Amino acid sequence: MVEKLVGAARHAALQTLHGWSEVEDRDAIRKSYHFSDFSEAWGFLSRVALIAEKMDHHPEIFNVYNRVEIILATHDADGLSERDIKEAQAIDEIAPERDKSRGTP
Ligand code: H2B
Repeated sequence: MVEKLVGAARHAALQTLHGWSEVEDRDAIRKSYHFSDFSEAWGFLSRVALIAEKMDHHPEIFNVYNRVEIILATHDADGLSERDIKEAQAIDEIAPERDKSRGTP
């Protein structure tokens, strides 16, 4: 069982992320990425898929043409866990330079 992130540990973990925000109506985090076209967006998503398989942690992925939204939550913990924070960091490592430190709403 994965532990849900709460209190000070949760606050500290969220501080390590850039451009990720808490989803309003559920315990999850989200970030949007914009690309110049569909092909670039899908290239990024393919790499996100490889990260997800490697980490055995699978984000919710939404794509419309050149926009990608990623939502992370841990079903096993019924909320946010350290696994989501680690995955958010891994995704930002392969994100375009401009999106590493901020999100595009
Ligand atoms: N992905 C996400 N986002 N949350 C989970 O709780 C989760 C997952 N659980 N991917 C994993 C797979 C679990 O089913 C396996 C058994 O580790």
